[in-house]
Amino acid sequence: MVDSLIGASRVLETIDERLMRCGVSRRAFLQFCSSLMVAAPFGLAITDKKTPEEVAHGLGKVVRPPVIWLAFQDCTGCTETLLRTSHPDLADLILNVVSLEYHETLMAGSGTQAREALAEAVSTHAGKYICVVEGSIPTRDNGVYMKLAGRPAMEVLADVAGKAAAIVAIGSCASWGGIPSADPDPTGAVGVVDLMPEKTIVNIPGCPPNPYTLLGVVLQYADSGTLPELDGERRPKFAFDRNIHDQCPRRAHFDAGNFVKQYGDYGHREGWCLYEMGCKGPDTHAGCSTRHFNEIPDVWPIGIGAPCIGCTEKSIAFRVPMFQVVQIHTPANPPETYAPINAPQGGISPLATGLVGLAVGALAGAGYVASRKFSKVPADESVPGFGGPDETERGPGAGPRDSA
Ligand code: FSX
Ligand code: SF4
Ligand code: F3S
Repeated sequence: MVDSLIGASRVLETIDERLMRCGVSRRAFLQFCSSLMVAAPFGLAITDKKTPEEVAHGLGKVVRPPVIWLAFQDCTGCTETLLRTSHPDLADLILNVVSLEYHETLMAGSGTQAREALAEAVSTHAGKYICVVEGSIPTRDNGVYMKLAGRPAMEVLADVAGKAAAIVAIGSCASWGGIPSADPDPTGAVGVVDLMPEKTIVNIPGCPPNPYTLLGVVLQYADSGTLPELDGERRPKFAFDRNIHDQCPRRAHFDAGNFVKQYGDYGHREGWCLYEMGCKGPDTHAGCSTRHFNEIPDVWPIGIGAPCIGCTEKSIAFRVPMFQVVQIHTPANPPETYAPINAPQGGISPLATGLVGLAVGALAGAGYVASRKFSKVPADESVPGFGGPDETERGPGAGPRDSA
């Protein structure tokens, strides 16, 4: 494990110095910078309008930001998402880019050793460190449901986050309560903002969130002492300004009325739209549809055939039942280009489908209802294991699949 986890003591190095000392290749660092650029193509000063080489050049001169990471009521998924990259070298690199001074889950020490490491890290870097909070904070019954070294989580938060330069609430739990706050909320779970609304706090919700959003925020702060622009929920706009539904690769199926009716049916196997399975993409803001997890294409909920549960939205995930269909509140806003629907399956080309969806959306103000009329997907008997268009398999109410 990285040596910074043994406790706060050393003079902080620049990222370049650290990477050189640890023998991290320039190539690996450039790969990291490229991933950061994919996560934040706009709206983040350290990546804005730059090449990977320029990003690496700028970041290399940044002093590794000291980070103190607190874990409260959580599943550790937020830590896992940071470290479970598809390239083990990258996880190692991430821990070299930031100076992780304290992290209960990752450090070897426990008990007294851990308590002392925390106290030392806080006093050494007081007023300069970034406090990352993972997990919600229990407030019911004076916070008795979670204690660290005999102190309620609320007290630890007030102490450690209170002395930080900036606070990042990572995950939906730390942002606003998340899973622990779901009805009946036995512990009175809240997010960091609920307990210290006056502090400088960035919320990075998601269950779990994309780790590069965290790294982008932390590194920008280390570079310039500034935070990226935030939205009304204190989420960085560079990562949460887009609607899943508007950027979804299954959007052409939504506009064409091709909906999965049950898991494993024909449409599910063919990658149709998950709206009728309760997909909350139309009401959810996050970058998952274009910035996938673990650096692997298609690794995100909808990419692997599961509906979006709206994990980045305070009023949706763990509040609205998973299979409840959301209302389409806003006029259809089709993406500029569609992912193709397999050409052999349709009598309508992807481009035509897109144009029709666009036109209908603009005319009717509700592309969903109108565009269902354009579903013309014939059976594709070349699909292995597919015995033909069977209404039972497709489920009741499936859109027509006429021969073109
Ligand atoms: Fe919560 Fe993070 Fe969900 Fe889990 O720890 S945001 S339960 S993914 O991991 O806090
Ligand atoms: Fe994608 Fe969900 Fe929208 Fe369908 S409803 S297009 S699966 S975001
Ligand atoms: Fe969460 Fe939906 Fe993305 S569930 S991870 S916001 S696709």
